[in-house]
Amino acid sequence: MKLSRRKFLAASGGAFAAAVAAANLSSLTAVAESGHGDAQTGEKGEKHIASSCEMCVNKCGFYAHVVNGRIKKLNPNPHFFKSRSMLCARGNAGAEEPYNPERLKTPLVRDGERGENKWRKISYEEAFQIVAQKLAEAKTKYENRSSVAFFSSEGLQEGSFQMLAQTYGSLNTVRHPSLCLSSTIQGWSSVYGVYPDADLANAMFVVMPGANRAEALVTPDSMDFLRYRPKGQQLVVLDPRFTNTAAKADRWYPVKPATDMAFMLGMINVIINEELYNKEFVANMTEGFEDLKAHVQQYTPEWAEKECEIPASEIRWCAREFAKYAPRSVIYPGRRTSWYVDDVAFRRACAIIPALCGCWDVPGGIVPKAGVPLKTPDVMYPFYDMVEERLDVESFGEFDNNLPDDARKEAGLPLDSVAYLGEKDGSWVRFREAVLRGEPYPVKMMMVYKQNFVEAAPNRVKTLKMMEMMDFICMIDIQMSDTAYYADLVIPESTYLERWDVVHSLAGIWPIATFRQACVEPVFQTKSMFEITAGIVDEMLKIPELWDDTDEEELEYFKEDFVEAILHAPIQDYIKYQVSGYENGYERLLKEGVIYKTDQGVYGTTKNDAYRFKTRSGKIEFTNVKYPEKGLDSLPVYRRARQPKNGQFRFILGRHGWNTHTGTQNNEYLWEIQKENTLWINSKEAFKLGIKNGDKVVVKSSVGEQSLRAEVTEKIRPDCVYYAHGFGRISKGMSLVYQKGASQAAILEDYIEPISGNAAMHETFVTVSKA
Ligand SMILES: Nc1nc2c(c(=O)[nH]1)N[C@H]1C(S)=C(S)[C@@H](COP(=O)(O)OP(=O)(O)OC[C@H]3O[C@@H](n4cnc5c(=O)[nH]c(N)nc54)[C@H](O)[C@@H]3O)O[C@H]1N2
Ligand SMILES: Nc1nc2c(c(=O)[nH]1)N[C@H]1C(S)=C(S)[C@@H](COP(=O)(O)OP(=O)(O)OC[C@H]3O[C@@H](n4cnc5c(=O)[nH]c(N)nc54)[C@H](O)[C@@H]3O)O[C@H]1N2
Ligand code: SF4
Ligand SMILES: [Mo]
Repeated sequence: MKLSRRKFLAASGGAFAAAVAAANLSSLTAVAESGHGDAQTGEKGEKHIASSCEMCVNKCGFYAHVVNGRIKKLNPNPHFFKSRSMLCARGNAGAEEPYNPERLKTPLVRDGERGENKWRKISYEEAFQIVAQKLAEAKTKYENRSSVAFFSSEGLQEGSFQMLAQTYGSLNTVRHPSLCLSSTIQGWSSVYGVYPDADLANAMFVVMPGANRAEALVTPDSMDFLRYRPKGQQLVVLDPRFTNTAAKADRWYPVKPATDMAFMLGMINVIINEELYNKEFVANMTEGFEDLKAHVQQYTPEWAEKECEIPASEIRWCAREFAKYAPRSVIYPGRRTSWYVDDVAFRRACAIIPALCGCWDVPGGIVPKAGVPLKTPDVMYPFYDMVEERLDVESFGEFDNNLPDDARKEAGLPLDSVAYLGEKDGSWVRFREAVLRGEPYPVKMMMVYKQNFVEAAPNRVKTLKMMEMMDFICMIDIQMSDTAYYADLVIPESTYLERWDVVHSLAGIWPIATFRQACVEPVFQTKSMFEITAGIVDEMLKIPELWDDTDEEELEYFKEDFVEAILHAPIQDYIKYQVSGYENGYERLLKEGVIYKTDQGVYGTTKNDAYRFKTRSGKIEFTNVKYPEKGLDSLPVYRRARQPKNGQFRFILGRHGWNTHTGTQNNEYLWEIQKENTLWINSKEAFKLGIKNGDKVVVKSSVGEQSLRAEVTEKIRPDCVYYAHGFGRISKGMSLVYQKGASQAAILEDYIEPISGNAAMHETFVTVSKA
């Protein structure tokens, strides 16, 4: 077994080396010819460099206009059709990032207590030595590589960080999906086998339950929604707030928070009972229709109206219109679905509706994402003896915070472990809980890449407590984020405008692949994560104790195939290998910033007899076949969420167009637009509490309190309040927003959705009073 693995490794390593060598030659010639050869010298002259944005997840393409080695402006890239030739406010403001006066410029080691803001500057070499030493210490002391946890969020360099995690061998990688979208992925996949897209560019009837595409930008959806809506498209938005998306809707339903599922079940009831569904599609492609039909008889529109406070007549209208426009009708799958403890069940109800009406894999319907195939060198990381299973996969007794309502506990939902834990992603909240308990084993070190969990994870007090338990915390960031602020070692990464990043396929209906090339030289000699990983791994290889629990021969192959062939080679070689299956792939990337197989939408890949859906039955599953094995409902069952008591409000979250999470508030251009956040409170409720617009108020939950100014408005329901993310910061290294406005993490309670392990961030109740 081991031998054949090695053989396979050796073969793929060889193939990689050969492909790199070949790509090297041809691209060097092409670079010289196209005049990109002097792109990196950068002092005099003017140029336009194609690269991609890292101000949020979308990676929109741009051309950087560089004059005398300095970025003047970023312009949208017309070849980058995923973003429909758009750069948003944040994308434009990105031009400031390399020159931000507070950006990290050199590695820093803590020189006082954690959080005291006393630092000593060190070189990258010293920083790499410290990390390698600490990793060795953890291994020796705890005899378990998983005692070091690797936290990260997505980005084109996240793969380089994962290379480090895999080299070390910890199984505890904790990625961002369990704070974001793991419940919608689980919910839609449980019906279709995949997490699909909604074709907003062609749909004629769109139901958007709580996605805010006009402000929370997701490309191409936001652009298709804002600029390219087909004539006659009907848009229905469900949101407790009157967002900019609601403002553009044909109908806005101010749904009672945590009850959207009742609306969807009411729609299913009408579609089935009025026989509006697509009989042929249902018969050929789906599983469990009769069970679904029996199940939804209880969920009449009149019943739903009492739950969600949307009139039964509207629910009927929606169901009929949806069926009328089918297959060009969609329920929007949504993105940040870290909402409620029953989010997976809710997303399943959403996913069932288009399947009933045959809105699958056709223009205007729900469409599986396509990708741009890339080559990836096979790396076989060493196998180690001293590694324990993931910390959050284990059952360690009942976990109180996943089920706020006793009624749910009787529903057979798992109490002691996450039903479908993402193997590489984990469950953030669950993970922290296990670290705090120290069970089943201690986690004592944290390596963190591009994840500011002090603000991004609910219940800040608990997060800081977890950090206090650590022997060592290393943060790789571009600025002194709150997590960096409490770290022991901070390593700066070059900003996205100063570095080369590997190619990623951006899957979707219009798939493209993109990468990054440096638009300017690093302003402060900083390094990319790829270079940081290479530096740390080199130092690790100098410490024999780090490698005594693996096979020597295996280690030699690893050094040859990974360290030498990949880490010690320029990142450009890796990029060239990735796109070596495309004619002039690398040259196209340099010139246009993208590669793709087609510039048309990709539809119909599942529409052949041989296709099996990636579900247990191979069909679209109304009744999930595998869920009962874990004691889960096979059909979406509505259970009334607990509701705020008198004097309490539900605290809900949501994006706005000017900032991304907690990453961009200290950018000077964006700060000009938004300097702090305000509490949205309904005017009637504000009146009762004697709160006037602009008054300072205190918002209090069971885990913390924050104060900020009130924004008295009709744009939010009376039973909930809202303020934006990313303010009330505790890092003094982000001086523009330090203690300005209020932090969400400080008041959010930490519930989870127990099927996917996603955080449930809309389950917190607060009181509001005048400060
Ligand atoms: N309270 C609350 N919590 C939330 C959310 C919410 O709305 N409210 N949203 C959730 C969602 S949907 C998501 S996706 C997650 C996101 O959570 P995170 O992924 O943690 O995102 P940010 O909070 O923006 O933190 C990103 C960090 O990366 C740093 N950074 C930016 N660019 C680079 C770079 O090029 N290199 C490196 N090394 N670092 C960089 C930034 O300075 C910042 O410190 O948060 C989730 N948590
Ligand atoms: N400008 C900007 N764009 C972004 C990001 C960003 O930070 N800034 N982040 C990106 C990322 S990582 C993500 S995940 C996406 C997130 O994009 P979205 O999924 O659209 O996420 P949000 O804006 O957080 O939440 C959507 C809406 O849900 C509403 N809501 C709250 N509770 C309920 C409820 O019970 N029912 C209903 N129907 N609605 C409810 C909120 O009022 C809010 O308007 O945005 C991406 N785009
Ligand atoms: S949506 Fe805006 S911030 Fe996000 S990648 Fe695109 S341009 Fe950048
Ligand atoms: Mo997200």
